[in-house]
Amino acid sequence: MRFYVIKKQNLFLIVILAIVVASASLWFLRTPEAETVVTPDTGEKMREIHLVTGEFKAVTEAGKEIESYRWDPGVIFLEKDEKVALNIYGINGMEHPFEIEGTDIRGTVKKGEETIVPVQFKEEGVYRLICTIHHDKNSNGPMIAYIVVD
Ligand SMILES: [Cu+2]
Repeated sequence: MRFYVIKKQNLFLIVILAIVVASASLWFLRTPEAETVVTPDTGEKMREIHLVTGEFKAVTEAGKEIESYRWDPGVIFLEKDEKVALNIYGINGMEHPFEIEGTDIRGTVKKGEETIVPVQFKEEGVYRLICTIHHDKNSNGPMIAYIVVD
């Protein structure tokens, strides 16, 4: 009888341990709202670059409505190591979840709201700011801006 009780306690401990391990891995796997390549210190002076979300719409000769969401401007230029705040204002489209390819930077731009994304690139190159739900012409895109770091 006593053996049975100890077994039950062990089971309880194992369950507790499993919960702790699972929540710890979740914490490590979580995606931050808008992490930067290198996080510039807050309160520091950063150059601001303003973007908006726009939309092109047309009707084909066959009467089909076609549209494309866009980041405007579609190309921005940054210096390597420069601290920049991307201020993205949502105009067209309810919501644009985005990522900057090759980085951990993620976020969402919502209609009528400004999303501020601090960035600092350590490597030169052309990075793509991509709306993950309008990434190509078949999903009302391609909503891609090119960040030229040089
Ligand atoms: Cu979008």
